[in-house]
Amino acid sequence: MIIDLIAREILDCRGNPTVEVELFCDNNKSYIASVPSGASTGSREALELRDGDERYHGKGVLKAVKNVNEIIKPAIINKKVNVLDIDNIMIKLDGTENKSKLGANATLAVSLAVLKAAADYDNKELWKYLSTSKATLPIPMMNVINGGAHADSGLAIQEFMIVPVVSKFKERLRAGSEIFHTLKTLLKKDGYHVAVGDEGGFAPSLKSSDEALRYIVKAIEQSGYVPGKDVFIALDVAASEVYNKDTNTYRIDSRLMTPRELLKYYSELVDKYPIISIEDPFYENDFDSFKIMTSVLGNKIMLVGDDFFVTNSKCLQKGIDMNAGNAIIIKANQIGTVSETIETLILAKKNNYIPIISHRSGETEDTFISDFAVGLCIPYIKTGSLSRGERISKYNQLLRIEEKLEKL
Ligand code: 2PG
Ligand code: MG
Repeated sequence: MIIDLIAREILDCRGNPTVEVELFCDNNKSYIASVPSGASTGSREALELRDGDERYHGKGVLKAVKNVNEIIKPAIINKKVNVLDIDNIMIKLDGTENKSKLGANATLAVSLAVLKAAADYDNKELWKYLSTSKATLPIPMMNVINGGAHADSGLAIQEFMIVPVVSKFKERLRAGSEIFHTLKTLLKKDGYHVAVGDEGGFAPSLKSSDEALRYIVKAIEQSGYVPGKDVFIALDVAASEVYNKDTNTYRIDSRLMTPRELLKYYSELVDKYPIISIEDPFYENDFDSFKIMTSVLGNKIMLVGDDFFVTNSKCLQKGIDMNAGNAIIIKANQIGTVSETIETLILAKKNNYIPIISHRSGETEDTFISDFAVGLCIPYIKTGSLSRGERISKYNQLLRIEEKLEKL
């Protein structure tokens, strides 16, 4: 039973405020959860409630904290530790389509803390508690070159990821780390800066996406792996960020492209490089271009909706009905509760949309996405590069889980 809870304002990895909840239960234990925050957010995401006053440049979350402490707390005190029930109470209390009353940062922090408590009441670790079938380790998509809203590299594409598919998770992590360090050496040798962006990837001022891709292929090879066999490449274009509504064009590096030209550009990249996945290739409302791209490239690669679907079953259903995309990013804070996140995940699986669980660019030390990946058998995880503690903590949690699974 829940006997008390406290919400507090803590900082995320960018030094911006976010919500943490500590839940106290009648087993004399407490459970802590915190919520991440995006930079390139989809407009249909649930509301991240910020104070908008003079504190922290308007980014304070004291309103969300107050909503937990004064509205949610009285409604869930003395209730059983049951995620579905507590989520439903909060959804009703909020009463809006996008959590705009309470804030998704308030509801998710509570939802996650309740989930952790529920697992412990069942004497299980979180991943084990979530798992209904055979637990599997995900394939990581590691963001080794950062652009777009995550770095000042000047690169238009937000994320250039390596995807090691070798057999064990610990070998995937090793491949990622080796390639990351080889890439550093290659960039340094050519005089590029090797400081890292928000997700721990390098942010060199390269001239084009093509150049970034060439460096990555070289780094894979020089680390002793075979591109297109051991290690693939994934892109998150986050195209809403480079879209011009007035002219219906996209600026990728020095080129201005119509949707049709952009699709041709993607096809050329897919022919040239071992790309297995492209996320948000068009801006979030251009479902038509997303659908055309799916008919052209959908049998070759994953076409991932992030800003398109925002972990919302209604938005995903639109994609399903139109045949737009074949994969979906799962981010709990886009929808605001664990139950709704799982509902979208189930809808995706049922319709053969490949789920990819994801961090946000503004993360905390909470590693719940690692447990979600394994417990809910999500085949891919995006959790950044091979640097920065808030990214590495997710990988380290996956190492621990893999070790335990091997002993079973
Ligand atoms: C994305 C995410 C995570 P952000 O676009 O997929 O990589 O970025 O959290 O800034 O939305
Ligand atoms: Mg994205």
